[in-house]
Amino acid sequence: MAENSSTIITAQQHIMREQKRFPGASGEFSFLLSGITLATKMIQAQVRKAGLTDVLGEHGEINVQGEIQQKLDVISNEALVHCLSSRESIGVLASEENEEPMLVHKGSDEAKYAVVFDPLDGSSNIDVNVSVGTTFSILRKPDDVAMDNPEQWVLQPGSKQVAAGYVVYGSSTILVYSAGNGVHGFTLDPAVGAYFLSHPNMTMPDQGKYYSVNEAYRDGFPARYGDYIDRLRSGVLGRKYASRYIGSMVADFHRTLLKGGVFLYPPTEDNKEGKLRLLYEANPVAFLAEQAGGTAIDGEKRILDIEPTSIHQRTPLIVGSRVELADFESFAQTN
Ligand code: AHM
Ligand code: MG
Repeated sequence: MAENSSTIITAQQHIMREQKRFPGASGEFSFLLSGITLATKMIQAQVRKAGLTDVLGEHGEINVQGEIQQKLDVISNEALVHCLSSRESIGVLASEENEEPMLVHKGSDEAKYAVVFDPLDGSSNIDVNVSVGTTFSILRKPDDVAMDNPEQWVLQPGSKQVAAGYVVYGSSTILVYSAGNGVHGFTLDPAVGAYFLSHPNMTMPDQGKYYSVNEAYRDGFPARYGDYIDRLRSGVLGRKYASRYIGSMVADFHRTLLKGGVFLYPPTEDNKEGKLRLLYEANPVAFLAEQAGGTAIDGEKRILDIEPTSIHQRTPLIVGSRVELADFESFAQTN
């Protein structure tokens, strides 16, 4: 907990303050977000004891992405669905782990938000005790969309997100979110069970010193990505970059947000559209990056401008500091 008690602000207090900016705010938005904070506390409790209980290893099912689900993927998904289903303001839940978006509170006039999430991103890292995370994105139901058409609730460009964020289950558990008024980070005090404001008004440094990419796929990247990595290493940006790659996007992005630099998941030979999902992964980090003064593109255009056509669609992602992204964009135009 923060040492000076007069400055202690919990995530709940912060969210309540934020929601005053929403016209006609009635408390529903803060109640909605409290569903996310509660679920992520439940998830972190499982992640923290993963080695002690029988929760490691494969669940045995193949999810919609064709991947074997980990038990913790399933547990995390259930925690979010359970906690969010009881929030009346939510009409649709779309999870990376579920084939179809779920309608909840069907027909209720109060249900006006959709919550889109990846319950446990980077889950291949669970068994080796490396950081994993949860990402989330909140959208308002468009006026012209039928109540019972959940897909249309969520097929909106990322620029329409009302709020987005992630929780990284690392050496500490940190919640980072934005409701369109800056980016704020909260550290979970496990003894108290509350998130406390630890990183107010986060801004991404204009330039960093790391690039973050799975270089094993380099031969399968379009040539300009490999050439760009060479530029970063060569010193033309005023420094010779080092590399860091965890393989959990949330953790790699969290470092990039705090320290600057660039994270890339380009198209590869096996994944022509890249691996990351637009709605669950790219949109929330793009929203946060822009709110923090950084940039996020798919190699050509702004991530937040992409009009999604299917809920599980993938996109290449390049996200990071202003200097590195400006260089990529000017270099890519001529290559
Ligand atoms: P997941 O949602 O199935 O966990 O996959 C997404 C993860 C990201 O966290 C990470 O950036 C990427 O997969 C790593 O992929 P790779 O092992 O191909 O580098
Ligand atoms: Mg996942």
